[in-house]
Amino acid sequence: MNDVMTIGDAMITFDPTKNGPLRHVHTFERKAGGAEFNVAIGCARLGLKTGWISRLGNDEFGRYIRNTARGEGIDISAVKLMDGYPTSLNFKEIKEDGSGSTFYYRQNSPTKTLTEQTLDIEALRRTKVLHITGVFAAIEPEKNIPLLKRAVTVAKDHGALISFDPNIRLKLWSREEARKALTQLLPYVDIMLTGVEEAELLLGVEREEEIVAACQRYGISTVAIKQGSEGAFASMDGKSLRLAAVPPKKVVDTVGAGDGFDAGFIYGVLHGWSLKRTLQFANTIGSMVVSVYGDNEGLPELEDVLVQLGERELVER
Ligand code: KDG
Repeated sequence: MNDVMTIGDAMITFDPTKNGPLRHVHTFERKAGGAEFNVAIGCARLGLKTGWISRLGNDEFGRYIRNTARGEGIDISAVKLMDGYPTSLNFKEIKEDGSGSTFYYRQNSPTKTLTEQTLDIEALRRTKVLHITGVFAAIEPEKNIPLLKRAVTVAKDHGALISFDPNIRLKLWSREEARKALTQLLPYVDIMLTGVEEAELLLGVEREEEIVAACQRYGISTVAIKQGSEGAFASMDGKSLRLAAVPPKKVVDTVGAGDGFDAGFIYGVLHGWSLKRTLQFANTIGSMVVSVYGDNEGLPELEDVLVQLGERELVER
């Protein structure tokens, strides 16, 4: 039995070795990223038993990503290397304030070979949480929305909670396409992990209480609204709470912070923590991620978060 399972594309991420427009960047560091892949790494580093369903190219980059996932202790029994579909790529541009732009080369993503018929059903029957996002949905909505509906149905029938991050990437689809597709998934969701703009796009409201009420109309009982440096707001079992962000040591690369938050929030829910503890833990992870270059390099292990929270002493020498 896994604690968390997720489904999605992963990419080789080329991180620039200097900030600013990519036309002036000559060298990159070869890393890996992908929203669902990052959440899987985040959960695994916290000590959760984590599985990932994916398809990668049967190429060197696919092997690198598979080996990275394996090295993080992620269950990769539902990850397959496919011929004829090169592993997806993403060139990142990073600005002085740490915010980033992505330049994708993923039109022929290997996950296009993952169909409802070839979905690894067995893996979905053995998880406490299934985490899905709008990135995978956006790769091929006509195929992936029915696939995700099938995945969440199987997981829910076997007792799993469904967590959902809309992760709307406007480089992959239009606002209207995203709204039409992703609202179909909302009736299955138990834990909504969203940004304000994404919630507004999906639900048509922007105030926190309105977002929570709109989610509840879909039957979503737990909602976290991520607001970056402004902190986060969450509502669970009728209780609501806002917490300020944990100030990061420095901000070098904000990509992946939301995925870190998601991993932390899922961890709190799985451990039956209070809303306050869960939100504080998730916020802390988000702030740790932005201090490190890379989409997932800053994701901490449990011990690191406890040190950051002042609950463990850091012994350096
Ligand atoms: O959430 C961060 C991810 O979005 C990043 O690692 C890769 O852009 C990416 C994607 O589409 O998953």
